Amino acid sequence: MSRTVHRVCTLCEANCGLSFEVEGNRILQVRPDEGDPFSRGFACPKGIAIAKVHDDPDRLRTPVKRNAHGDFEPIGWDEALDLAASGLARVRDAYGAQSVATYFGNPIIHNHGAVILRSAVMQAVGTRNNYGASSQDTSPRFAASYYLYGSSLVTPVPDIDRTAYLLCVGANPIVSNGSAMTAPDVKERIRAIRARGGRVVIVDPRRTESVREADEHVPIRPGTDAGLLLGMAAVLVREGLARVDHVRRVASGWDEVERRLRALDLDACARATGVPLETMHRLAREFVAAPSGVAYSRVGVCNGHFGTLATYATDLLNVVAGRLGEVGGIMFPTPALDAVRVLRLTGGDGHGRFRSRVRGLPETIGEIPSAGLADEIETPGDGQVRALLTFAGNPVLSIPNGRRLDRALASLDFMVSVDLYVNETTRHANVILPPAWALAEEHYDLVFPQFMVRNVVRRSPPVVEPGPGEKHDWEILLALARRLGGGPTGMAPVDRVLNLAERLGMKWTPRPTISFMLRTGAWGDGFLPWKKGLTMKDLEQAERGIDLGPLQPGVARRVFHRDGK
Ligand SMILES: Nc1nc2c(c(=O)[nH]1)N[C@H]1C(S)=C(S)[C@@H](COP(=O)(O)OP(=O)(O)OC[C@H]3O[C@@H](n4cnc5c(=O)[nH]c(N)nc54)[C@H](O)[C@@H]3O)O[C@H]1N2
Ligand SMILES: Nc1nc2c(c(=O)[nH]1)N[C@H]1C(S)=C(S)[C@@H](COP(=O)(O)OP(=O)(O)OC[C@H]3O[C@@H](n4cnc5c(=O)[nH]c(N)nc54)[C@H](O)[C@@H]3O)O[C@H]1N2
Ligand code: SF4
Ligand SMILES: [Mo]
Repeated sequence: MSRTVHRVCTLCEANCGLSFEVEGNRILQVRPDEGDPFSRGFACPKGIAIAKVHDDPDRLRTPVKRNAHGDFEPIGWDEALDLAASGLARVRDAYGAQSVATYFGNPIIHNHGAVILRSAVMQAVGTRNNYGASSQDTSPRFAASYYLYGSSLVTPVPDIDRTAYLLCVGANPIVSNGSAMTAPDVKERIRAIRARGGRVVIVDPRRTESVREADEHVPIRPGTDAGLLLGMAAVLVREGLARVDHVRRVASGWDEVERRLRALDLDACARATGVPLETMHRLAREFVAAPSGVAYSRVGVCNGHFGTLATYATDLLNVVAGRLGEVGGIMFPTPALDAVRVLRLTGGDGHGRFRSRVRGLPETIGEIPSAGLADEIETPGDGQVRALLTFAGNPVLSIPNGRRLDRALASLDFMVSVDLYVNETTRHANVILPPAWALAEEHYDLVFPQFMVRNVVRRSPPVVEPGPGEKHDWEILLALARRLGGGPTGMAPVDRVLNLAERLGMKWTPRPTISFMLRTGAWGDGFLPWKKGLTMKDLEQAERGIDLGPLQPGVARRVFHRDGK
């Protein structure tokens, strides 16, 4: 007898609902979930193929260690965890904590247990040499948010379902399915803007697939978007079109910004960007005249020169046009599970607090840009990286100087990888610890509610059983943290209590943390018996999650500066 399981796809940011037909531990079929209120029956071919990972014979089912011939041989879990932790600890004891680096790759953001435990591992190692995929796609967004909103992790998202004007800069959502904008079936959502009489403008050096769905394509010279966006804001100021009331309500420092926008050389902006002055003027006027409008920029802007400035300029244009926190503008979600609140506790939302040893690159959300990792491994001196822990990442392929990193990894004293596969990166590991495949664990959307274009809270049940002896990612990370002298929170006093509790037979799992977040969050019951609000029971009973409605106007909840602006 087969059964149907509804579960969120965790392969990209769109978070589509999938429908699994399962018999025993076999996945018979995967389909888009027609009944999912958020994705409305959309899924892409990648999501449909998710079951292939379950059956893939190449997926690691047991830990492996690299032998003297360079081949991987299977070993048991206890041996593997001991070997992994003692190898890292040996390097740390000999050369200090900074000699051990970590790299947490992109898939961690779909993994609630690992998101909660990441800082615990970093704290247990004691290192600042932490790397991740965000310098490949998002650090300028984080840095801009840090200055604008007081937290690197706070990002306003386009209210795409209600906007009358989408200015999309350096993103290709038709192909990527959206980034920092969780909007399943984004193609239909973009088409709907035009169907209701709105306008879609794409700024991209290339004539992309998204351009085909737009009213206008504005080609731009790569790396110059700040010139266009600041230029548009300057046009609004000079033509008296700036929404100064709105600006003063949501922001401080306007006089200084206004002065600088007035001083901006628009001819120089046009020359640098290749966007004619008339186009810049027309776009600015159109943008502010539309009944609602939103400027949205992503990876193509973040990864160019002046990425932080251009990302700041995107939000500035929204503010100057009166669009921040307004319906159809750039809005803050109200997550039922608010990862920002938790990550703030462990310092996960800062920027520029320290710099990398060799190149002096600034930290963002506790991560040093990954392009600097090879330098840290190759350059002798105090704090030289000699051991590495990677989790769900493949920096040898994903970072700009990957070949050099490939050589550098071969020179490490010790390396551990937590990954499902042997890949270009993990092949260098002394030990690979493979988690049970994600479909074998329950799932909570923890990161993406910060980016959703509607407020939705979801818990997905496991689709299959883990294989015999398999461990979840969080169990592996917790075991490593414990062996390296830490605990599940990364906060020493709390961890001491939790470690003691474990010795008395109480097992830590991510679930109570999720439950606590839900109940103390914006939609929770706050543990007050008389207050109506969400609890885990509600979440469990809602097969396809709970739709909490469209984004709510205002900025108060998501701005962490002392003056609330
Ligand atoms: N199928 C599939 N989907 C994915 C992924 C995947 O691997 N496969 N990866 C996911 C991930 S991790 C992410 S972060 C998202 C990224 O999703 P998006 O942010 O939408 O990014 P890209 O699709 O890389 O599109 C970036 C666009 O920026 C343009 N561009 C390049 N330089 C500049 C510039 O200087 N200025 C401007 N204005 N434009 C520029 C490029 O031509 C390109 O069209 O995609 C996600 N979706
Ligand atoms: N040339 C070029 N380079 C790029 C980009 C580009 O467009 N062009 N895009 C950039 C972007 S946007 C990003 S985000 C980065 C991504 O770069 P990375 O994060 O370094 O690499 P991924 O390929 O996402 O790494 C996926 C690894 O995670 C493993 N994995 C998958 N699921 C799980 C899981 O549940 N648990 C564990 N433990 N492991 C898992 C997979 O087996 C795989 O080995 O690449 C960047 N690099
Ligand atoms: S668009 Fe993303 S979330 Fe949706 S099915 Fe495809 S991979 Fe999964
Ligand atoms: Mo990414």
